[in-house]
Amino acid sequence: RADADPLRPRFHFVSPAGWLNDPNGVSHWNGTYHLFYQYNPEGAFHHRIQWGHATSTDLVHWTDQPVALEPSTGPDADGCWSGVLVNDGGTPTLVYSGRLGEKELPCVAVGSADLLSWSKIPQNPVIAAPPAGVEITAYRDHCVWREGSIWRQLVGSGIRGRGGTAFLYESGDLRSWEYVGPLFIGDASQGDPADTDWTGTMWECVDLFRAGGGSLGTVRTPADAPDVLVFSAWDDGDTRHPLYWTGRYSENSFEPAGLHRLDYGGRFFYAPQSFRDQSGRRIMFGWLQEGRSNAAMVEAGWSGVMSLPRVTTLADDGTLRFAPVPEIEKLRRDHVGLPEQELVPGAPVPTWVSGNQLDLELDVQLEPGALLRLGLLGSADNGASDSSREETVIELCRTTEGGSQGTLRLDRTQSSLDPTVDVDDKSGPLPMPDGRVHLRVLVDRSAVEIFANGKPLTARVYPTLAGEHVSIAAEGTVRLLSFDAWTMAEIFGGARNLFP
Ligand code: DQQ
Repeated sequence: RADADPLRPRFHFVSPAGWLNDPNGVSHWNGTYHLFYQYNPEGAFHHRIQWGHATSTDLVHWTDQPVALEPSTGPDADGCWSGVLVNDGGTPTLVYSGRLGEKELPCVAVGSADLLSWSKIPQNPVIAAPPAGVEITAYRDHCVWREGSIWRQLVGSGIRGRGGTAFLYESGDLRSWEYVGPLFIGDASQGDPADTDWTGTMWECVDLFRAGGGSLGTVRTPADAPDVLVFSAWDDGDTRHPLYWTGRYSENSFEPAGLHRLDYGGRFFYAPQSFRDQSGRRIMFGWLQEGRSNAAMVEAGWSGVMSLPRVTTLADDGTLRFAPVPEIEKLRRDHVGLPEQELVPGAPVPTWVSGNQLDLELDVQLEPGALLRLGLLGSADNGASDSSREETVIELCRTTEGGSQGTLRLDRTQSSLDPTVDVDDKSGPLPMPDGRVHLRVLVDRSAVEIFANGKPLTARVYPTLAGEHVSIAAEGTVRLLSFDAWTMAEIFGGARNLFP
């Protein structure tokens, strides 16, 4: 049933059935990429979460593997929540949040050499309780790394009345942990829940890494390379969005320098986790959650999309830039290009491109005050009234003052005639040196990933009219320097086995 849904992506990873949320244990082990994920094969709802598992040799095609972790009698009886994979002297080891009742505690499982079978260790939970003496908002999710002979672990949390945090622990063996203290505490009184960069009352899925190469605890190259603390800001209200601090980590603390939005789609790129692959790239996955109702997900039989893997790099301004891994380009088919041209304001340019599985790559030059509109999944070129047409629109606009400031916006207000789906506007600041923008857009049915000069905006759309037109229009002076489009091949041929 799930596979029959025209809105189900075809070149993004989705679970074989039922529910998918966070990426877990993302890693490159002996030449094989491993993607574990929060999974409920029973149905498209979040309940008694297991760890699904898939492997890949190219980050494009994925092979389903047996479920890695399932709830069992004990500290994870109600779910195996998010966590990471580490290499313990050759032994693959998972550190995850075991859920029992309404609480989560750190648990460990060790794997076979092929990472296909996992045994939970008898000492679970490996930390018996959250730190005493502080009132916490929640306590779960893990970032684990080794410095010399010491293992360090962060557990995401929040201190009531103060803000989100990550508690730091140390261990010699991944089994007995000593509490060190909060790595750093956010200030929830700064801003409010409606702000796109509010740091929340709890930090889910913390991920600490060094930008620009090296591993934590090694010599820093370049010497001024910042460290990055990624977290998903959470609150028991509606707040769900990924943010990151840049700053400097050393041993027991993190000195923040700047706070940044990770993806302008907010909750649509949630709970990201990253790893360094064997060629030294930092690669990040995130969960593209749904924008449709719980009932609609259950009805569809599936929920949740894994983002394409993103290469994460550091830009000169000290913030992160993202791009889909180049391996994805092997799915490109049927190239269409447009010649360089000055766009005529107000007159849409026919692109001859249509499709709902697309990779688009554009270079544009915007003069001050100019705007470029790229329409996707359009049901009608013109004429039709708003109540009978659909289109998802990406806008790039440069400020009237010129300079290198602009905005990236995704207008979903006309993206669906279904009144029950989420169609909020998404936008964020876009650095555009001299008005130049490199725009990359991946459309995979209901999943849209946009990268404008490396700034990502990810969201979901639910068109009902099967419209597939791509159009370009401009206001002010916009020069189209290049335009290339491809349709994208599917990554899963035939039926997938639910029980590999
Ligand atoms: N999802 C997991 C938690 C994590 C949350 C549960 C983030 O471990 O905090 O499925 O989406």
